[in-house]
Amino acid sequence: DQGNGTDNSVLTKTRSRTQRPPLYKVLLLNDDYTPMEFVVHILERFFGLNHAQAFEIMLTVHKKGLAVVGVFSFEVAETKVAQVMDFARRHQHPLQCTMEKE
Ligand code: TYC
Repeated sequence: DQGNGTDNSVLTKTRSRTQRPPLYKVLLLNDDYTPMEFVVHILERFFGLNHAQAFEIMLTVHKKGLAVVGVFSFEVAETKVAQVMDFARRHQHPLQCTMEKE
C-alpha cells in the first residue's frame, strides 16, 4: 500500500493487438481473346492449382468478369502479377492480372 488512499488491488491490463502484415488479393480479369486453355495453364503454373481448380477459376472469370486467384503478402502478390503479365505478353494475349489490398 502506498498509504495514500489508492486501491492497489486494481490492476489494469492493456491488451496489445498482434500486428499482421497486410494481405493482397490477386485478381484475374476476363477478356474476349485469351484462350481458355492458356488461362488454365497460367493458373496451374504460377498459382500451384491442380487442373480442376484451375479450370473452375478460369470459368468463374469467364462468366463473372473477374475472380480472386489467391491472397498473398505484398511481395508475393507483386511477383505473381508480374509473372502472369509477362507470360501473357510474351504469348501476345491481352490477359490482365492485378492486385488489391484486402
Ligand atoms: N473469355 C475468354 C474466352 O472466351 C477466356 C478467358 C477466361 C479469358 C479467363 C481471360 O482471365 C480470363 N476465350
